[in-house]
Amino acid sequence: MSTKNPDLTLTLRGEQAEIALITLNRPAKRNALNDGLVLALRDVFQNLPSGVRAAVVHGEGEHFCAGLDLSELQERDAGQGMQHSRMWHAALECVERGPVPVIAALHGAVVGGGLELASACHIRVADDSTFYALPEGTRGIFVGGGGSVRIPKLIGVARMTDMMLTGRVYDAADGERIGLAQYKVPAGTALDKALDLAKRIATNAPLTNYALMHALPRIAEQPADQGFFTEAMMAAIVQSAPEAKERVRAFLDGKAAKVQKS
Ligand code: 1HE
Repeated sequence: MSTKNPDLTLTLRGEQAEIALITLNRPAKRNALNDGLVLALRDVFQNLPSGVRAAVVHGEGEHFCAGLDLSELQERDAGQGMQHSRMWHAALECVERGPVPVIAALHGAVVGGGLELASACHIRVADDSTFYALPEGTRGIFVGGGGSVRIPKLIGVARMTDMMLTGRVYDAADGERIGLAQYKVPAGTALDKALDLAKRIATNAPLTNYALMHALPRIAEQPADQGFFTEAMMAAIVQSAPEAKERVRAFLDGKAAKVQKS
């Protein structure tokens, strides 16, 4: 299924079309994100078909995403630059705070705005070909797609500062070690792993997934007293849903899976 922009495709996967597979489809330009593609990302996440319970984002070709399309970087005055960055914020907000959990399947270059997109997703699965960089520092620009807010939450301000000051590139193994990805898998298998995780996530109660996506990051930013209070409200709302009661009953009746050692 193509979106209005041929550089972004949406395919439904899973037995009940419960997984949205969103593909950056601009391999000749290493999936560099021009304004049209950023807006298409916003639109696709704002209009996911009903029935979708989890999404996977990946890139066609040898790389996940080469970041901002530098050919579009025109002479902007301060006001236009601000609006351009805010457009990215709005689009990636739709990824991070949309209706369903999003998994990024990473390979090859995950650089600049590509890392900003990946960091707006909830889970990152990287294959062994993945490398991460923030070349903004060497290009004389700054992150503008929410990277300064999201990336330090994954790896800390010191590591992000180093990446931008020195042009440091992290490979897949070091990326997993410092927290850029939660999973590292053999080259060529990130998409399969991401789809497996998406299928698993899609079996959770939707309200639990919603709480994880929307309450957890807010609680993390609240003072402890407010965090405990928000947690209590969220716990009360989620456990009062009929689905929660059915799932707990199924376990007590021996009809639901036990937690297994991996
Ligand atoms: C591009 C872009 C791009 C490739 N904008 N056109 N991002 C960067 O600084 C990263 C720039 N790109 C690279 O370092 C390399 O392209 C890659 C490591 C990603 C891939 O290398 P490679 O050898 O596979 O491809 P290539 O030969 O460099 O590029 C193939 C084509 O894609 C070529 O165009 P062609 O017309 O000559 O075929 C490249 O010009 C084009 N291309 N990357 C435009 N980024 C919200 S603010 C975010 C700020 C940022 O993201 S700054 C970081 C920008």
